[in-house]
Amino acid sequence: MISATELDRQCIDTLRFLSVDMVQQANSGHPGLPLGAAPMAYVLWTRWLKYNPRNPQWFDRDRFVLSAGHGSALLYSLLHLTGYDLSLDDIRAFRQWDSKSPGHPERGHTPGVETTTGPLGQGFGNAVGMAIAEAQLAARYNRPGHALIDHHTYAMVSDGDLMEGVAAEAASLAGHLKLGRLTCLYDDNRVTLAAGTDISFSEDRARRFEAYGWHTVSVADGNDLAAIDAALAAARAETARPSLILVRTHIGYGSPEQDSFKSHGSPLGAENVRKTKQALGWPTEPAFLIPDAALAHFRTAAERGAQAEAAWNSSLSAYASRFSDLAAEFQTRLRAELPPGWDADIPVFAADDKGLATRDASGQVINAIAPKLPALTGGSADLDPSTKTALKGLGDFDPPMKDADEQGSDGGGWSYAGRNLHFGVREHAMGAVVNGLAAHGGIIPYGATFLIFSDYMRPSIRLAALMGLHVVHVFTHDSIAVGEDGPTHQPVEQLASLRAIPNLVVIRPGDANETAVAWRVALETRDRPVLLVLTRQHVPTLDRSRYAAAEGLRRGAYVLNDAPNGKPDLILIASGSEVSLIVAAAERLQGQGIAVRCVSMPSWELFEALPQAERDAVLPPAVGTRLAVELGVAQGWERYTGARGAMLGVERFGASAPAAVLLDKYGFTIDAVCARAEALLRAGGGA
Ligand SMILES: Cc1ncc(C[n+]2csc(CCOP(=O)(O)OP(=O)(O)O)c2C)c(N)n1
Repeated sequence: MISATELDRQCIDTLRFLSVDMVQQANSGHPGLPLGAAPMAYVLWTRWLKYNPRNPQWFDRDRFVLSAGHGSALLYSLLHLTGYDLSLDDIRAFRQWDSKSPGHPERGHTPGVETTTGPLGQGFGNAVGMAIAEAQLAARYNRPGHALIDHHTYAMVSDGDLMEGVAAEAASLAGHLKLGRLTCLYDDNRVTLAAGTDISFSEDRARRFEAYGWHTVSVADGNDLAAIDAALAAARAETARPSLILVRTHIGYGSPEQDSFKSHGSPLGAENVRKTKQALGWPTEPAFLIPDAALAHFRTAAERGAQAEAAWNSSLSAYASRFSDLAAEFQTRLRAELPPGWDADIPVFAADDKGLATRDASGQVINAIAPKLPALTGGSADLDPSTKTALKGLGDFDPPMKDADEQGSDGGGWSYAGRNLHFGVREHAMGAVVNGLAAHGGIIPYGATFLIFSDYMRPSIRLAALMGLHVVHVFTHDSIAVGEDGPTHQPVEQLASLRAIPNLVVIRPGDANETAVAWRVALETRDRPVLLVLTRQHVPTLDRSRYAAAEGLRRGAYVLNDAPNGKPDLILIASGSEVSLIVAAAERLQGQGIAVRCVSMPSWELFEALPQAERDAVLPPAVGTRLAVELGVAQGWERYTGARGAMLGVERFGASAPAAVLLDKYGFTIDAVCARAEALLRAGGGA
């Protein structure tokens, strides 16, 4: 028998040297963080964290986020040792092709990895989202004596995480929201990739977080297990503020490069691996050594986890027999299903030449859906009046103890049950938080801002696409037709740049009814993020008795109206607000005897998913005279306009002027579209 202290030390060194050996074998990776942070990870994972390695999806598990994703070897060591489906062979294949242990943690790739991290600060924001999800679900479903939702969110964060702006925004929001079930363990090693933090990061981190409204605890020695344990206990006891535990550690602990940036991101090298093992009293051979006692101790997690899950399952049964409707609703959310009838109240918009802005149509649609879809929750970055994304009367997410300041309220009361999230002017955090909400499960989150500010969210949108998270973003004010606010607020290249992100669906609906279908697609699409790109200005609501049904949006592009014999000489293609423009231009051209087909193309990605034959039916290869019209850069449109076609786009920044003036100056008029089309036909493109 070894003593408890000896066992602790052995377990911690097992974590350390599994990580070091992984990095050494791969000849690539980051040994410094695991060497320094193994003790806090050990205390958290063996004494506090609630999880079941045999069922990584168990809903009431605590969420653990390694925001400093470069420390992935530490996470994989924890997952292997505690009994997740990550074998020693997987561990040995660290960072290799097709392995389950990629360079940085990837959600959906490795059992037990809750979110993809690596871009520093994002994981911090995800953790805030997870804590919001927990608080909202608990407020909706928990009943006295029935704490159905009862878990915590833990993140391990590094200097880099805390330096990133996205984490500052998320921390500010979490402090405001008093997310008492969020605890961040800060690996305070004062060293980054290229230097010590003294050259770039000198504020008092504890006081900074206290100013945000966080509870902070400092641990002076990162090897002091009792102090770490006490800090975690204090964090658990503090229920009205999120906690930051500042743990003073040493990067590369025990190695010849301890406290040097050189141990951050390079293998130690065979010689220094040996010296480090010797310094910490670890056998130099074999590599990947896991002492039986250490493994047995870690593996007790499986038994604890199974018991915790079994207890939860029986409390769920008890809950279901008392509150059957709520339980059924909850189960639907767990299965990520849409409840029956969720879309029954989606309006059909009557034909109308004046029409309405697609942002307004969107507002009506989500307000018709939200009462029947409790999983739908979201908000904007201080732009509700503009993005029209408030869920009226469905409550504002805020700490229950908040003073009743009604300004900005969407109605329905301030509480954690509120469905409207007020992100404040924090687009970065909004992007990371909605990813955390989606990754948590049980929530279909949306965020909203102006399309131009999607630039502030690009890193999170990219990660949502990489993870295949079901998040929805509503981006309004989608072109130079924003008008007077001028070029700083007028997106030009954003559509092209967002379309460049793989596994992301971008939809720019052409009128109110397309907007309704776009929301259906956004909510039915479970495995990818969907962006809805909407207008500020009115657009006509097309008469669907004259034009094809808006359901065509599901195919990404569809023929709105065709040449009389189905044999066009010219195809006009547009998205969003330009659809009504090409429809009007086509009418005039048809009056001149030109055979025109009008194609509404709200989504490239949905269109690309069609079989070639179906795409050819919309854009027949034989008809090469094609004109695409969109208020954005032409980049990429050549794939649909082809060698003989053309694009009417915007190849420079916008300008401050009334929208109608801008559209005229930039050539987005019926005259200009017709002239361009006629020129194309004259140039011999015509059939
Ligand atoms: C957004 C972002 N910028 C830069 C990097 C590259 N990078 C990886 S780790 C790191 C800093 C490492 O310092 P710290 O966060 O303190 O981790 P430690 O050195 O303690 O392991 C940097 C700059 C990154 N991963 N993400």
